[in-house]
Amino acid sequence: MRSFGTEQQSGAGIGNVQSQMLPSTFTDSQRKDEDGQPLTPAWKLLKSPRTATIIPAPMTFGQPFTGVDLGPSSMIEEGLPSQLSQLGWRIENNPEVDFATEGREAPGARNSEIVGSGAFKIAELVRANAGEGKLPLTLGGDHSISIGTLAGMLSNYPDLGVIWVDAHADLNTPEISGSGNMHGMPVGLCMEGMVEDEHLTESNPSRPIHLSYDIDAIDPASAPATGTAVRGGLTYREAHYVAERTANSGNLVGADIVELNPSLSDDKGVAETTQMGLAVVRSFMGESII
Ligand SMILES: [Mn+2]
Repeated sequence: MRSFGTEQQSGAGIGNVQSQMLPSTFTDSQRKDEDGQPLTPAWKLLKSPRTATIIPAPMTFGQPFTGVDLGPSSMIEEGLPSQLSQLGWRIENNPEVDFATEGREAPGARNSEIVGSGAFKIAELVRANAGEGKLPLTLGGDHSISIGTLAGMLSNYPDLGVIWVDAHADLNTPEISGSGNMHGMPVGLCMEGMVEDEHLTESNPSRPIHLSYDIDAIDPASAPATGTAVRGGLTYREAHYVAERTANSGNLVGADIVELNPSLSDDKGVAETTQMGLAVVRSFMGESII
């Protein structure tokens, strides 16, 4: 049996990569993006100590597939809280939001009472935590949870900028939706009074930003375990680029990661998608890999 103890030889091989590296004068605080802005997130709108509140929201009634309610527990069991602690966050864990399972529905909006009362609970949690200067990190569940997160964030930050990373625009309303699935409606339902703004922070460099990240935005080659996967999605690198740029704005105040469905792929696909989800969250919470 071979041992990798102290008798290792120098040269290329296992265990001695560090000794092969040139010394570096390149520190993290010196990294700049193409506009000359520092690449180390500043989290300038959150209170110290920098705290994230994890809100597991296992909502399934905004879309037709079972299993998306297992998304939050999958990410938590695979180490999300400790991974964020390692990035310097103080973490508060909430129990899973308890959703109704029965309710009436309005024309054109399936399960609208369940989705609506669930969004109300989420909005209240998000509002309370954001109001204390913490970053609410809401784990879906399907994307209808963002009806609640946006409402909660907007009540604290009326000038909130929203970055919506998604394979779909989620701009439907009950009047125009073909399916009536409410995970396709959060942006549509919140659009009233919102303005489209190509340059979120140009007029106000301190504008708070909420990131709503749908795993279906990522190409199914990297994230197959989701309900409405679309070919030609974001590559691994693009998926992280969007997340890191958002973090590097220093203005992130809230985030959602949604639509991981561990019942819609084989074991390998589920593991890949879960790890991709965790990695994207770490990226928008300050880890730099791009
Ligand atoms: Mn979506």
